[in-house]
Amino acid sequence: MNEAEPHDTPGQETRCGFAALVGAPNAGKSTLLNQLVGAKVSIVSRKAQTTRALVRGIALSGAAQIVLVDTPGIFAPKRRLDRAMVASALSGASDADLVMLLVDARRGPDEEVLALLPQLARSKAPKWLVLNKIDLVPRESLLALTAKLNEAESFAETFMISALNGDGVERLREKLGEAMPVSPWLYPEDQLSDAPLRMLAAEITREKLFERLHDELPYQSTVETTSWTNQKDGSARVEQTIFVARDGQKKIVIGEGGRTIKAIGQAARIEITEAAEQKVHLFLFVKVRENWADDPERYREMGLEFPKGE
Ligand SMILES: Nc1nc2c(ncn2[C@@H]2O[C@H](COP(=O)(O)OP(=O)(O)OP(=O)(O)O)[C@@H](O)[C@H]2O)c(=O)[nH]1
Ligand SMILES: [Mg+2]
Repeated sequence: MNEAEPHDTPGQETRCGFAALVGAPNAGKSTLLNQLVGAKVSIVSRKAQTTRALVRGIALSGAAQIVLVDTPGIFAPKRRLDRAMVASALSGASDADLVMLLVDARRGPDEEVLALLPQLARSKAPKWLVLNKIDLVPRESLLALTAKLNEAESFAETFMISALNGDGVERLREKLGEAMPVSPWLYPEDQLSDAPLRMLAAEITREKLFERLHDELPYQSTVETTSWTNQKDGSARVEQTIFVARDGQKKIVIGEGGRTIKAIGQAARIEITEAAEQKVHLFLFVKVRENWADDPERYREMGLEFPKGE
């Protein structure tokens, strides 16, 4: 089932490789990944630092399979969770055949972006510059931005796109396909992500949590799928725990008369059902775990290395 037979026709070599997406928090990396894959495999939010671990999405371009590695936004890390996320992002970039630096064109080359360039230089892979959110800025400003960023690092290619409305994304896809090394495909043709369903399901719930409680809570909260049982009637019984840091946050997540958690559960169930392609019964629990961000077990669940030290 791993054989990509339809594409093994003579004269058309298959290609396959890894392309990493790096950039400051909120640049639109996950939005672009989803756009290229054609399905939501990485969660997106207005809140910076949404993506926590490496998420791989699989895109196709003709006879090429492009394994896109979405990374957490890179920033100056202070807390332990932050350091784990940045380390994860950099490791994603160092293993890739190609690294795309995504820059929010409206924000431009601010400190955060410039601080990222020396880190990027450590990866030997070719680097592409992708200016995103061009739907929000006048065309003229893009050239100056390109020049400025190319002064700091020489990019092999520059693209101007809107990950949100898809502008410029098809051309990027084609170029990505051409840049991948000749290789058999690593995944079956219909696979969209390498994340296990229970992890994707936890991410979906985290996204709904972020959407509903934007300012009130989230950064210090995490979601785990604690059980996934396939039932005789073809449906799944899914249990998830939302970990928060304080009792006050638990009250916020539950909401008056349980209204908030009910809404989160409903929205999450719809998307998990879609992703799982089966009927899903979702049960959410909220637990206070003060120091979850210092607990190695939580990091393993998120697919992150637990950083040593403070
Ligand atoms: N207008 C506009 N908004 C965009 C575009 N791309 C992404 N966004 C928005 O920018 C916000 C952040 O998008 P994400 O894809 O979560 O950004 P990210 O780089 O993955 O962020 P982190 O995971 O936090 O590092 C969301 O509200 C997106 O809808 C774009 O091309 N145009
Ligand atoms: Mg992201």
